Amino acid sequence: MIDLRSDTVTRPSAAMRQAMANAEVGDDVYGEDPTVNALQERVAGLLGKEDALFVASGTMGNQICLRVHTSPGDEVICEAGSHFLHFEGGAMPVLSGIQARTIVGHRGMIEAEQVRTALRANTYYFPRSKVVALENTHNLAGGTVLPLASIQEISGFCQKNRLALHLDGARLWNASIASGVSLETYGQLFDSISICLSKGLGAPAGSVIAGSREFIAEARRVRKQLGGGMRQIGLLAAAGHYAIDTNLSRLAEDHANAREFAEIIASSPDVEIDLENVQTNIIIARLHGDISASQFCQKMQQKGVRISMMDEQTLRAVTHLDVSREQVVEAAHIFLNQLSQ
Ligand code: TLP
Repeated sequence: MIDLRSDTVTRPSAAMRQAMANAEVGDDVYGEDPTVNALQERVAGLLGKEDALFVASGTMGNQICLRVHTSPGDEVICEAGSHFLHFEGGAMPVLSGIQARTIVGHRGMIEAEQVRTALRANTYYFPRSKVVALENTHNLAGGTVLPLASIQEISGFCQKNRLALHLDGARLWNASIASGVSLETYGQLFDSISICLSKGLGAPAGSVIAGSREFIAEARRVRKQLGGGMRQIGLLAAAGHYAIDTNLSRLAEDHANAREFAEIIASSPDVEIDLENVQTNIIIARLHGDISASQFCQKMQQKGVRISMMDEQTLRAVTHLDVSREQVVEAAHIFLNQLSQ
């Protein structure tokens, strides 16, 4: 089976498992796991932040950050396709008592001027605008990399208007490799960042949130409230270290493979795909004609390829370290064959 449903489906390699087995561990609720502490310091350093915190998942990372930035009744300004609005089980209003003011972006990006328009006046009956959230790369837009100049403008706007700026950087590694912009350059523009170890980097679990020392102290408290205080998780942090050492630099391969897949399937008139959106490891394609995305996924699976559906017309394929270039090309040809049948 060639599994292109997500880059989350990767399995830890023998060498990663060995690194996990050899990890030095301690009780992380006491702050005594040396491998976790080293990973937190490492990721904080990479993102140019004072401090960082290991969390169970990207969802937990986003939700903790949003909660720390807000109080119930506040509003988050974000792009309409943001992951935390659509794929996190409706957690935001449940956990933080806040609501979203959405803006339809271009390739996943919103502009400072749009944020200005969405900003609430300071009147008692309005919700309070508290935080702006961006997603880089932007999943639903097709793994697009947000333009640095636009992020800088929004960051400046947020500072002037006392708004916190959060980044869902689940795939910021991919954005950095694709754009050549360092993680630190991105990191310094945000008050909080959540970055995942379990997507393209291939670790079995874990994300890291980064911010100021004060922010992370509060985030640690919220993590505990959510039941996310774990004990000897140096085992997982060791996989994170290994993933950064070994799998970060190879992400460009995934990007090249996604490009190849997209170019092959774009030759069909039955599929709509914007090749300019294929900037990293995600391919989003829309089907024309009678077949639904779920039926198409089933047909593909019968031929040995798994892809996912985002809605009844929209398909997603994601490249990752457990699929070779040959497998990706083979999958693209199977996709073309199934379209024409
Ligand atoms: N995304 C998953 C699915 O939930 C769609 C995937 O397969 O892409 N932010 C972004 C941008 C994400 O893509 C994801 C996972 C998350 C946050 C949440 O991460 P986890 O799954 O670790 O909670």
